[in-house]
Amino acid sequence: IPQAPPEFKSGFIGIVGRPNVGKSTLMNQLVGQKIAITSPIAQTTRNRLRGILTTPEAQLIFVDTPGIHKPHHQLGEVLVQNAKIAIESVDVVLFVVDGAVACGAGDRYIAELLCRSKTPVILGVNKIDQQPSDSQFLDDSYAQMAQSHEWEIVKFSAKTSAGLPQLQELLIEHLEIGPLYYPPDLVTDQPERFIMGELIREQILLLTREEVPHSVAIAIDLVEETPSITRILATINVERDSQKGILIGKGGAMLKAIGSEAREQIQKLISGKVYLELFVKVQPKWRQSRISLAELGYRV
Ligand code: GDP
Ligand code: K
Ligand code: MG
Repeated sequence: IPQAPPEFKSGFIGIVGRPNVGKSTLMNQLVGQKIAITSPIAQTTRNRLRGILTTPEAQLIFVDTPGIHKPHHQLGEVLVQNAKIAIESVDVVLFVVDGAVACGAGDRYIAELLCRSKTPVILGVNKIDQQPSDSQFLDDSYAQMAQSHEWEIVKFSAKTSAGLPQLQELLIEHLEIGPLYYPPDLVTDQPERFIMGELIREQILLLTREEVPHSVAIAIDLVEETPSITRILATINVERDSQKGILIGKGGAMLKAIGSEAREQIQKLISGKVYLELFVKVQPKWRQSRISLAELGYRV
């Protein structure tokens, strides 16, 4: 890693917020590459994932977290725990809210957690592209929350990029002089294999909707690069036979669709041709078992 120039700033920015407010979309936009998967389904993001943005004056390391919500099972608890750790271990928290709807109980639950920590908070009002023409009451609900905690507030759209340069400026202002933690051209701390697994999981989320998504874990079994093509073998682990059935689909149609969409996404990621083969395996109750969670790569 090269030496940072004098006056160079760097630091860690935790992105927190309710599920589906656009945390992962925002991180992808800021770093300029799709490293975090996104979908309209809550709990799309499971792991803490770092996104890295290096400018001539600063290195911003974003920590994307699973949305904070009340836990219902062990995986849920691990996710909320990770978000809490993320809050304590960063220099600044970017608390993202959905500007297209008014501030609600879910946002206030997170605000409670945040004001118990000493980490400075910036309130980021996202989805301004989706605000109705008369959005004053929405803006007021968030302005009030920011004011009561003395948080700075900034509005943007992760989708259209409106307001993102201003957000970036504000974040850099909050960072201190510091080193380059990562090489300037790196956009994520995760290995390519992990992102590949996530891109497969994203298609499962998008194509099977509610029936399967939350009990699936992807293992990349093989990545073999040849000069002409990259061959990837991956296993989709599910809990029940019925889920395996849904994933495979009639005559294998669902698995084929997942594979072909995921292949496209992985090709974009690695800028090269991909051959992707998917297998489905039933591994009962992996959600309940901490050992299995760890084996599958989730932090527990
Ligand atoms: P997360 O759960 O907070 O990480 O949210 P995601 O990044 O997965 O986004 C949830 C949904 O909101 C996805 O369908 C995104 O396309 C959508 N979304 C995110 N940011 C914006 C935005 O600025 N404007 C609009 N209209 N939609 C957005
Ligand atoms: K989501
Ligand atoms: Mg997310």
